[in-house]
Amino acid sequence: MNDNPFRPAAGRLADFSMLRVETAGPVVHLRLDRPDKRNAINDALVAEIHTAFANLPDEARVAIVSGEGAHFCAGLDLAEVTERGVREGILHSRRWHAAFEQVQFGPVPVIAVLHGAVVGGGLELAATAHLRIAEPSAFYALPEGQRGIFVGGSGSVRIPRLIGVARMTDMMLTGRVFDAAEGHAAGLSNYLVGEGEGFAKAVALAQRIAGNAPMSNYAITQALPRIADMAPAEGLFVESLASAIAQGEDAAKQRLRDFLEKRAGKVQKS
Ligand code: 1HE
Repeated sequence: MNDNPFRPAAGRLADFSMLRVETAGPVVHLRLDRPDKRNAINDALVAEIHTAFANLPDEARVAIVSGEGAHFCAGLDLAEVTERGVREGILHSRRWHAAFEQVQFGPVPVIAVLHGAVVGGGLELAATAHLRIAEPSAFYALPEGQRGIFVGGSGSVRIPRLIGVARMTDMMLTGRVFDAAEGHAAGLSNYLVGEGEGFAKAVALAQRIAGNAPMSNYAITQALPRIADMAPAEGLFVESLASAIAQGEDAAKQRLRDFLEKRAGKVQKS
């Protein structure tokens, strides 16, 4: 018996050639589906990622990104780099930025499930998600230095925010590879689970997140990273606005009443 609740998405989300999209209620699963090339991201796949995150179903509350086959993602499709001039290189990088901006600042929190290679642009994509779950097979590298290029998919902005400039410099200069445990200790993953357990963990977390008030989730994913980039005085002011907006929602008032009237769960050690 197949009790997998995920079903192929309809409409525009069903049209992709390298991205498989499935939904189960409020959870959308987007799978990089180019395993013969280790899910390397070419121009078409960047465009598909952008289109998918710009067209998530209205009922979506959380998205999960994973990779088909033995690896999450081998990064930039190197076969497409060689013919590019300087101007094309800039425009190419800006297309990754636009697509990943849509991932990070789209309507829903995004969870990445990481296994095998999480390399170059694959690590840039992982760093764009709001949460990362890693399996023991995951390994992280930024081989741009060895390939004669530089990160171009937002890695220089997003990856240091997870692991610091010093670690990223080491990875890029020396080609250092972090295994799953080292990556976890460095801050590349929020959760380290058993092999093959990443997706189930992502679904469990997605269901929890989908149970939050939507405006809280929106403030967490939209306001928090922006506030973290602000000077403290501006950050505190924006925090007061985000806090008042979230708290003004009926859903928040109901949740607060539920707690005060002993209908809501307490905070408990897991
Ligand atoms: C690729 C790519 C790719 C695999 N572009 N085709 N990324 C890298 O430098 C990583 C390069 N890839 C690897 O180091 C390895 O492929 C892996 C460790 C990820 C996987 O190894 P393995 O043994 O499972 O696969 P494989 O045999 O190396 O590759 C299978 C096929 O995928 C093969 O093609 P085939 O036609 O010979 O079968 C590979 O050529 C192909 N393939 N990775 C193109 N990346 C926005 S800027 C971001 C900058 C970067 O991302 S730089 C880092 C690029």
